[in-house]
Amino acid sequence: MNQSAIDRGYAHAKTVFAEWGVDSDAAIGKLKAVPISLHCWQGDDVNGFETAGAPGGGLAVTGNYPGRARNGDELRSDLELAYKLLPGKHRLNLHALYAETSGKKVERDAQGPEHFARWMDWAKSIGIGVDFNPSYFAHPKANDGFTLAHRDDGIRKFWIDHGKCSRRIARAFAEKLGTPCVNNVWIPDGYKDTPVDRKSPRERLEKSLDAVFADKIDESLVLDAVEGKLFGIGSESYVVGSHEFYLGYAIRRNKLVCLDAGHYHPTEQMSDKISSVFTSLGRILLHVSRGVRWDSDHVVTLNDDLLAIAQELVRGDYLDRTHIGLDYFDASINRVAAWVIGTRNMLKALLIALLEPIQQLKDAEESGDYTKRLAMQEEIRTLPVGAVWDHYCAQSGVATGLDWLDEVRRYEKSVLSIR
Ligand code: RNT
Ligand code: ZN
Repeated sequence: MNQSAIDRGYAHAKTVFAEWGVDSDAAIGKLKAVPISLHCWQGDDVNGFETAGAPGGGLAVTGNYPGRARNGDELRSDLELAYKLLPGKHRLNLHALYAETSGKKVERDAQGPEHFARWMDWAKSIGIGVDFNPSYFAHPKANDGFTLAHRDDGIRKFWIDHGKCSRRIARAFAEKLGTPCVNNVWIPDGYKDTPVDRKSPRERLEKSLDAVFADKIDESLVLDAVEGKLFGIGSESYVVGSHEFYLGYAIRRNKLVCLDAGHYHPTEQMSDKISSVFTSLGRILLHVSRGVRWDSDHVVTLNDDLLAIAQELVRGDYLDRTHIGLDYFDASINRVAAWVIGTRNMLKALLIALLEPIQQLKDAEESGDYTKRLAMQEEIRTLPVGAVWDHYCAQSGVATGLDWLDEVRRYEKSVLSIR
């Protein structure tokens, strides 16, 4: 995009926002400080480096777009391009199944920081923070759909030990990179059909989690999070780790709760849960996703659901207490473009929220003038946010408009298409 057009557009936008009492430079300044954690698993369809094939655990990736990353070097190279196309400084969200063990088989209950040394060195060299996740799927010991809530003591112990390894790895990342690592526990455990006993698996899960978290690690290093869901493929009738289960657990044990936008009933909105859980919790983790009819993990688009999430974070002044991660996987389009589209949308949604005349909106509501509230809400939809976004990208030395796609195409031609 042409720089003088960007400048003229921004000068105009700045004036329009000023008329609404909004300082657009200040909005950009705030947005700059918000890191988004890019999920490594979009780059290779949640395959990981242990075995090839479907991830299991009810996670389904559709599409066969060419160029899937097949190892750490390819995945890192793809991520570097995505980071280059995003204004601001962002993070990486890594799963335990992306360990690099030089061809040696290392069981998940024996993983250590040394198996992530290459990720650590790379993150350090490009100056990004890393978040982490134990992997409770894509494994023979998870094939019957149960892990931490398994009725077999041996299998449960295996997964508890994996959880402990994961926290040690998270700690090592934090120490190496000098920024706390969010370690998020999600397990697939549940039943396809109506269970008789809903209580015992939840009691087992609680005990397992307590065992996983038994080692005290300072919150300045590791922030433990727990992620619930309503249902999954193969766990349609009962999920042990439901939202309510984890919310209660997180409050009692002082953990973060992870809210995934795809994990609720289609008529529930994840955004509405943010202010509710913050009345009891200090910090939360978001998995920003897009469910289409079900928890389908489509690439995040700039729709009303996403805007509502961003508005809640900004209006409630929750940005400092929220860790924003993405969680989707689409193998039917260019995978680097999938990262860039979803992350740019998350950032745009935050920018739109930061540019709202919040006080005026609140005043209208407080005075009971719901007519004005609605009129304003609709009027501000078409404020020139695009011009502010272009200005922010240009100012950050990042591709504006659709220019980023040219870079992705060039990379596709020279790198992805010959994999
Ligand atoms: C699954 C959860 C979980 C995973 C990733 C791979 O329903 O959303 O967060 O998608 O950990
Ligand atoms: Zn998730």
